[in-house]
Amino acid sequence: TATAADSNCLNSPWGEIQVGKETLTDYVFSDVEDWSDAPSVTCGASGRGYDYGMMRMMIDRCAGALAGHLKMAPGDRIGLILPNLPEFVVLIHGAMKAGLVVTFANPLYTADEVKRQFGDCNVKAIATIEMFMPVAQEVAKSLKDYKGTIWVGGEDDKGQGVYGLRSLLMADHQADLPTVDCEEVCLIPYSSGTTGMPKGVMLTHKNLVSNLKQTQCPKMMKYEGEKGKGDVLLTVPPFFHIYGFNGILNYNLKLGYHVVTMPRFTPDDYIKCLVEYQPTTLFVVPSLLAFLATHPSVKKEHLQWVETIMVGAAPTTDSMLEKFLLKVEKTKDEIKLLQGYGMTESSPVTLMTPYTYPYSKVGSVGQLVPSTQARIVSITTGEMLGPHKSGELWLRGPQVMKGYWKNEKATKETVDSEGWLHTGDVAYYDEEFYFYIVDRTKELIKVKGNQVSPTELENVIMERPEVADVAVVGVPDPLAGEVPKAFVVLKPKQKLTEKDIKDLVAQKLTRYKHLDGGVVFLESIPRNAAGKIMRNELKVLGMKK
Ligand code: AYL
Repeated sequence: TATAADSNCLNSPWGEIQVGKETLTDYVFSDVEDWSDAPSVTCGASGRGYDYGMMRMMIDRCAGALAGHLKMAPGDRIGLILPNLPEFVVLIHGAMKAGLVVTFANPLYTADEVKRQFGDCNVKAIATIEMFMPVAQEVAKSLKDYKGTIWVGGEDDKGQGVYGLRSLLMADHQADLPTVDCEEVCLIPYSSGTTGMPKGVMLTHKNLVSNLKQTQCPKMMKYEGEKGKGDVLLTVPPFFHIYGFNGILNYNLKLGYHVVTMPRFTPDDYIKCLVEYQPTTLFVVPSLLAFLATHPSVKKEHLQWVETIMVGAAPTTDSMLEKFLLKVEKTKDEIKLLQGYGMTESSPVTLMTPYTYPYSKVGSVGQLVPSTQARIVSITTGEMLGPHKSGELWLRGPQVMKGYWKNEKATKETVDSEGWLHTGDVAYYDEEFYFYIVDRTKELIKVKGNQVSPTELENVIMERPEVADVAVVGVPDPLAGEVPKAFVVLKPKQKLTEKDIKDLVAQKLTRYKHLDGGVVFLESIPRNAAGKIMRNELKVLGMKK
């Protein structure tokens, strides 16, 4: 690894991957012949699942139905409002096979939140389940050139433009599917990036396939010869987030693992799944690791089959890792606790702990994955910094997004002309090129791994005529990591209570965006000369009050 640093930037100590020309779906399912009878995805709540051969057939048929029956054209956007279900895989890969571009929303979003996202990227079809049909139909009414709603688990209702997924697949609609180029965009997840409202992140087949190859680098991850060896993954992070979709679902499907998932997390159901499916691998977010480590109902016997745990998407603490090892009464050699770091804008993984990382590095988010370069840039001078010096983390590689959807300004601010992604995270690295994330300069708030854009909450609060100014920041929370807190300035002689503000946000936005950090009324919001909110001052204030 002595060559990992040159004068200009750091290179991955793990070398390069061969960036291929495959589409995502073809790549993920390219080895299916070897295990077509093995289970692919199972719903842990209902037990419903499909083997790999069946899954691939359903994907092909779904592509035929979308192109041939709903008349979706290559490049058209389809919106998913789906929890983690086996059919999620059928729809997302079916759509990609038909050359469509997928965007997904949290099913617990309000209709306002979904309308904004699906309207922004002109969605022409929505797929959902019965529980979210009312939201889907309300959103559909606001969309132009709408082709229809696909109802997973439901029947056709042609008068309403509703198609049951099952009947679509049974009909075996034929269509000439397009030849899809790997440079084409296939997924538009939403991320607020470093500032402002959530924006569409344009990811191409090549971005997503590259990231699978990077994170499955045989040397780094010791995966050689282990594919399809009957491993079972139990996972709850949502597939409608880039971590769940590419980092977990596609990652494990490519390996031929049995993916067991749940549409909704409850401690009892999760423990039931541990016992029933005996998972060898868990992919979690820090709050789920905390649950496993500290919840009294989770016993070490429940975790006896687990060999590997991947923790991603938000910071986790050394002490939580220690607590977990104490709970399972295992050593670091008997159970691998891997960590990853990334962003929606980078498909998502850029840093990962290698399989054999030494215990002294616990707390690190790992090393650069292959074909990825980094710089640590001083926040004050813009200089490139050496080991043990904290600065903004910049990253470059084939997994970095094409840009933000219809937002050139934000794209230019985030990915510079040399291709460096400015992450808005503060990090340093040590002599062995292990990275440590220490802070965030961007506005983003992370609640249980979910993104919360302060701008989105501020816009909602500003809608009240009594409000003169507002700023929202994240404050630390032992369970959620961070929670949003609002600082509000009222116009003269106006009265609003903390409850008024909280209720307003609760009406408009989904649960995890609510103001669990509380509301503080101020005389003025601290702003710099350019009028930018000085969020760090508010964070300090937020911790005191
Ligand atoms: P987004 N430690 C600290 N902060 C993190 C970490 C981590 N391990 N991972 C992500 N973040 C923060 O787009 C950081 O501020 O990404 C980063 O800029 O929802 C932001 O979250 C990005 O938020 C995996 C699995 C990475 C998942 C991910 C995260 C994808 C979500 C690597 O192996």
